[in-house]
Amino acid sequence: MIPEKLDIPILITDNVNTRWLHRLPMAQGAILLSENKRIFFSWGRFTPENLPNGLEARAIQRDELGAAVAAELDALNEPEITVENTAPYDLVRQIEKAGISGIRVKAGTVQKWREIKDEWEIEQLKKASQITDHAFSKILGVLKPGITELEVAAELEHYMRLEGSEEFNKTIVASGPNSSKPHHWPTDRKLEAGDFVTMDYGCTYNGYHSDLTRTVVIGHASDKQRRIYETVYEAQKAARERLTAGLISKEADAMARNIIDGTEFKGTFLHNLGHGIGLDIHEGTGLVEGSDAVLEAGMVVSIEPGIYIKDYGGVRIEDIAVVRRDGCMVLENSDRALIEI
Ligand SMILES: [Mn+2]
Repeated sequence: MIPEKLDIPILITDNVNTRWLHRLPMAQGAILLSENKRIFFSWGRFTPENLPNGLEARAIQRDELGAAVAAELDALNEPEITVENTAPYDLVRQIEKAGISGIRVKAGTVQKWREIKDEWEIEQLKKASQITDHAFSKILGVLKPGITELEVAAELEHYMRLEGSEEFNKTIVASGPNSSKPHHWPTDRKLEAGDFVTMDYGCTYNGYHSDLTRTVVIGHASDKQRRIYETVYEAQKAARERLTAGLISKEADAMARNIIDGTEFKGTFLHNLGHGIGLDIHEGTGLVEGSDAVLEAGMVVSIEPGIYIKDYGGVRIEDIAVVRRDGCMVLENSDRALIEI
């Protein structure tokens, strides 16, 4: 949320942060927010109309931005401005040359505002999650011995593209022993009977990311595979059922970690329970071992415990959820029970 009070105007140049405000996939420009005026300086092929968030559009040439910002600050009687730490150096110099000397550089200001999602944003996250769920139900008809990890990844992305996805997360398809690596990059390895196959993927809708992970077994699951799966399932379920505003990040992580560490698979959950998600795949507050951050209503996080056993295989189950005052709303609905194909 944009804060009601803004002591010093801020110039937003980061592409993700500007998109958060103007919501247009193809627009280029920078946004000046001040107490009473919100200007989208745009360049490129078109002048946007009917912008959200009270933005008014002003078409300029890209190289005029520094002078345009300085002129606007003069008109507003504002001697100072905040720029993002990623602002281009030559732009900062241009603003300075145009007579503005009070330039402060700050990191993460808009990223902080983006943490609490509004209803429109949650709708986009929901839509992205639905597309991701559809791709999962379709991929179940494709998985079989002989198909490669890369073919599975390509099919997932193909389905999501057909439903309107703009972009994809880095699609992970990890089969057999490869599933013991949380960040395995898909290869031409062919699926075999007895493999765990972990698919971790997602798409964007209006820029907002989904993120889903499911692990299936090709053929019949062994007893050990069932025990691993069941443990991850219970850990994820506990976190889904207990995640709520007011929890400390590390407490949320522990809800799942303690379940895994209470079994023969102690110490095999090799990463944090979850990350914030929105316009960036990883953003904001997550569910992190050792983190004292407080979870607030409107934050969106992934819940993704896993077990990874070297040279054997692994399981991860992931959904994303909106933190609520009294619990959480899980946005993905794909079957979480063990599927044998
Ligand atoms: Mn994730």
